[in-house]
Amino acid sequence: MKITILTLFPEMFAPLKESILGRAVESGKLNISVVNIRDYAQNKHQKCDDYPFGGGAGMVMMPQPVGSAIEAVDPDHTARRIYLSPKGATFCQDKVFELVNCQHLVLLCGHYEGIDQRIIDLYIDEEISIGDYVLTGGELPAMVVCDCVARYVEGVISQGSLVDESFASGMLEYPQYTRPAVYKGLSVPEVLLNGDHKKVDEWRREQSEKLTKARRPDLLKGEE
Ligand code: 4GY
Repeated sequence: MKITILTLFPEMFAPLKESILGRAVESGKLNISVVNIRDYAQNKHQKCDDYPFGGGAGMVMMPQPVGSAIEAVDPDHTARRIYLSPKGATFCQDKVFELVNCQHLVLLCGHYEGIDQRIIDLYIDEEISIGDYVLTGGELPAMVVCDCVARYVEGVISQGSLVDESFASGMLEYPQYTRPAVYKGLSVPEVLLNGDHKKVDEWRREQSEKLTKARRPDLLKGEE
């Protein structure tokens, strides 16, 4: 799977080189290409923002550099082109499962007051929001999408880790414990120490159900 990120701030994507994602890229399972929109600006000083028509505070990202960058990285429009913005549909696990089937994702990151609307109208397939709050740019949301999708790329995470986890099964995950069996006077639940896997599975399902009922009853009702 290939993910191309278009941004004015490529250095913000250093975290993608760490941990599980870093290893996925290193091993070639995942190809992440971070492209600087500024490299496609055709004006003398490689300017990428300008004042908004109609007035108002802040700057708007100019269409030419962004349009040229999109055409350069996806000339035949074979990729799914996504703009990260609070106006989009809220990101969710079902969307992750949909996107992981794409060969190529292009994630466009806005900054300042946003990108000239004609770029969204001409080039973008879909707007995605990661939640109802306003960030300084689309870079963190792009990393969120990258991280979620990468976990389902073949071989990035062990199959076992994926099967019984939270949102895949529609419930919150049971609590986890590791050694020591007693920490600051608190014991690990007895059932986890006895080696009875059937009992362990039962306990975990029970815990998941209790936690979901208490904190996210909407998940059990099959809402959203
Ligand atoms: N929330 N989900 C979000 C965001 C910031 C101005 C456009 C969000 O996805 N993006 O808050 N983005 C704005 C900043 C340009 C993106």
